[in-house]
Amino acid sequence: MNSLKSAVILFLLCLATAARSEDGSCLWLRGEMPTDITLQIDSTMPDDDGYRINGRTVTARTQMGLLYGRYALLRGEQGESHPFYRLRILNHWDNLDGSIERGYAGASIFWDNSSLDAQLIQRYAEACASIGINGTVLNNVNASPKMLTRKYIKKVKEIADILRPWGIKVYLSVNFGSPKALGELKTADPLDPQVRQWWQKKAEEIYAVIPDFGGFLVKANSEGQPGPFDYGRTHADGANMLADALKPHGGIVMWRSFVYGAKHQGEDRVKQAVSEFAELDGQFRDNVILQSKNGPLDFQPREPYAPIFDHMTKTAQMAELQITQEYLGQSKHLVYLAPMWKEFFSFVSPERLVGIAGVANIGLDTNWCGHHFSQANWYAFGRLAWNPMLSSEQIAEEWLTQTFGNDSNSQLSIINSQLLDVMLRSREACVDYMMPLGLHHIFKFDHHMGPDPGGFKANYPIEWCPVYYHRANKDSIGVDRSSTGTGATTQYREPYRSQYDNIDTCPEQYLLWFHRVPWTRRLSSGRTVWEELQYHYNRGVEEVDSFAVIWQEAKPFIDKQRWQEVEERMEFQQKDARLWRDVCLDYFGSFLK
Ligand code: GCV
Repeated sequence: MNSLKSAVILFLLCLATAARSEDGSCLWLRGEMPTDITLQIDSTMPDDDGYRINGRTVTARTQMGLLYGRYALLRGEQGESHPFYRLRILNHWDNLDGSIERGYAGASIFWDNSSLDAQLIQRYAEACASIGINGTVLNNVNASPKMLTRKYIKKVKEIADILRPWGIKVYLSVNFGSPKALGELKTADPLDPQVRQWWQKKAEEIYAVIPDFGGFLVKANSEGQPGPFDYGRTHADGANMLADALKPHGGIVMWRSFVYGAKHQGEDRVKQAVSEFAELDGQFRDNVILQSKNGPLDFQPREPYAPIFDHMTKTAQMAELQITQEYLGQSKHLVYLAPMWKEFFSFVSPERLVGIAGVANIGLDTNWCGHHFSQANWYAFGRLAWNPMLSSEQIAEEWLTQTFGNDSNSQLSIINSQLLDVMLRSREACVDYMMPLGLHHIFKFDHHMGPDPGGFKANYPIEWCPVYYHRANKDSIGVDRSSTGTGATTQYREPYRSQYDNIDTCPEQYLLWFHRVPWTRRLSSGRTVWEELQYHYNRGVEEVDSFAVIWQEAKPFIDKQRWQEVEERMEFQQKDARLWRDVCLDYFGSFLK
């Protein structure tokens, strides 16, 4: 009876918050929640936060289940649904000064020098809970050691208190060198007893004020971050030390495999995660999860899946997806990312993973994500973390209906189906106008917006220079990663290993990723490589132009401000797609003159 009472209180709280979201800032929650919902607890249901919906009755084993069920009802669901993953976590790359690494929607909603905006954080929590997200890492993986000082732990507690009623646990990114960097110890060596004790005490300090704290996310020995290698130790030594500190409190360590330029410096960058971690499989504690990006390089518009997922058979693994569009137009391009994530799941079975992390695209902008359609990516991440079997199409349809309305008798449904089409084509269009045929990482330096295929700086690591990733000359283009080249194909399981290794069977979408190919080679279309590149770049531009026409047609059905804001970005995207095409074709074409 008590739990039913608290469920009702939570429900009323939800209604109050939903009402606040009517300012339009939380687009997919604008629909009116039916007022005649019956909520009931059923302790015989499976032991998770799933729900059953029958008409207007929502039944669940837990209060969170009731909450999730209520939002499912809002999107028109009926029947029973259970979360596929236990860990459905956003990763915020937010810095303590309020800036966000790779953030394109304003400053951090969590960090700056002023006091917390509790209402805003509550609205964020509602949006997350409405799609089943149940965890959030509050700070950048390039973590400031200050995060673990008393001042910030106090702030984390305040945030945790706001998020808790929405079923969202907080986690922190930690700087591996913290005990030393904070001047408290002379070393951060994971096998040093004083260091181990420092982390145990730190865990106690955190759990004393946040009893349901989730755990740590760690970027170690990667891109200049400190880590166990600094002391001649392994990733397992480092992760296990933190895991031991968190274990008595039920916390976990999410240890990232995004590493290059450290132990295996000089090796093909896309191979380094496997080289560094495969030999450690089986050595991690059971509360350590290895978190890997979907591709072996870095969130490119298209990458083959990361073979690390095949290698760690005794280690729990999570996939890290990037919701923020670092390499896909940075909240200025309309690119719906669910098809890219579904592509990943077609290679890495969802069953191999224990959870999903998504690098958030959320900031202080009124529309949260910079581009109204970028909200669809936040939405899609949550929905796929709940159920990776959902199709991109179903998720986009849900989002469009909830965002723009669903009057089935009106022109709106026709517009929605055209917008659905735009969303579903948008990722392939982006690949076409940025990096077709397996090209990758030819972005401008540092900020990664716009093309720079000829980019080279002698004072930069070669892996940061675009020319390293295509190696074009007058005869050929692409990187030979076959077994007779860098050997990256040998890290894959069959049948992909053989398929990718052979230039004749390698899918054309990965051709220049895995092979060095003469410009004159004919592809399945009958066109040469050079002709095919031109074809894709032009097709990408044409696609974006056709999206712009549809957006014009949608004008009468979308509120003025929102239409205008998307329109401005659409015009930018059209120009940017042309820029990509022209710069890349000019540059690559220059080898053929
Ligand atoms: C948080 C890429 C990005 C960095 C990011 C890094 C990572 O290199 O450009 O901004 O750092 O990946 O995922 O750690």
